Amino acid sequence: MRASLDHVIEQLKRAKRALIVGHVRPDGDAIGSVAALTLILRKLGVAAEGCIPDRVPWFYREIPGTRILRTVEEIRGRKFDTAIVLDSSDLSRIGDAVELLPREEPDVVLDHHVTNTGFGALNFCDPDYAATAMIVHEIGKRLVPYDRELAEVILLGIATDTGFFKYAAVDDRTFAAAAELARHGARIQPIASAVLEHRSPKTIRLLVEMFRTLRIEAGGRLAYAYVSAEMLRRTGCDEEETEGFVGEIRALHGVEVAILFTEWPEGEVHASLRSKSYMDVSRVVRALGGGGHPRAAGCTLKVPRLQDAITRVVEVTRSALLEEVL
Ligand SMILES: [Mn+2]
Repeated sequence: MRASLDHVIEQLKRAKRALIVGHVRPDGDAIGSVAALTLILRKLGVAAEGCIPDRVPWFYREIPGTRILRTVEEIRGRKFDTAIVLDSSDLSRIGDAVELLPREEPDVVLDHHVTNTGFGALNFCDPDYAATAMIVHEIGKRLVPYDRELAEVILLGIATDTGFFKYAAVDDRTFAAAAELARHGARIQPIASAVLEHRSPKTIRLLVEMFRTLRIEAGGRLAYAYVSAEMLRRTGCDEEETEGFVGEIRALHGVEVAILFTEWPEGEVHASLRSKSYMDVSRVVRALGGGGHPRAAGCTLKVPRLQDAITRVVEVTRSALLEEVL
C-alpha cells in the first residue's frame, strides 16, 4: 500500500523493538539513512537496531553516527516487532537480513528508487527525493530534536547520493535540507574527506590499470572500462575499492554514459552505469535484470567470461543511446 508520511510516522510511533535495514553493497545513503532512522527511533525510546547486511566500507566509520550499525550476525536471534527497510528497491536487496524480519513483509519501506516494487505493508517511495536520507529527515524533524551526530549521518546520505550536490536531482529542497542539517552542527568537510579522499596507493594503481582498458564509442558519448578478477588479485585490492571509478570515466568531456565492469567473484560481472545529462540508464539495465536511478544504475550478470558481459551490456547501451538521438 502507498502510504503518506503521516501514516509512516504513526506506524513508527507504535514500534517497541524496531529493526531498520539497508541494502547489500551499501552506499552512503543506505548507511546514512539506516543510522539516522535508528538514532531517531532511539530518541523516541524505541529499542532500535540498524543493520547493514554486508561489510560497511571502513571509511564511513569516520562519521561517528555510523558506528551504531550492526551486521546480521551481531543481532541474530533478537526479536523485533517492526521492520523498516530503507533505500532498497526490492526485498532481495537486503540479503541475509531477510531472516531477521518478524514477518515476511516489512512493515515500512522508505525509498526513492523509481524501480521500487512496493514490497512493504506501508510503502513511501518517491523518486522526487534526491536521497532516502531526505525522506528520513522529513520524518525525523517532525519527531525529535537534532544533534550533530544525527544531522551528520543524514547529510552523509544526501551528499553521497547527490554526488556532493552536483547531480541533476539537486534543487532548492536539497540545499534547504543541507542548510537545516548544518544549522544542527553537521559538517560537510569530514564527510567529503572520508568518502572522497580515502584512496590508498594500491587503489590508485588499480585505477591506472582500469584506465588502460578504456574504450570510447558512439562518437565519444559512451565510455567504458573494466576491472577483472585478475587485476584485483594483482593489485591486492578488494572489489569495493572500485567505488567512485565509474565517476572518473564519466569525467571525460562529451561522455553521456560511462560503464564500469567489475568481475568479482569470478563468474559474476557487475556493470555500474552512470549518465551525465539525459540518458535514463535505469531503463537500460532493467532489460538486463538490474535497477537504480535515471543517472546511476547497475546490474549483475552471471557469465563465464568478462568479455561476454561487456559485449552484452555495451550492445544494449549503444542502441539505447542511438534511439535517444532519433
Ligand atoms: Mn539512495
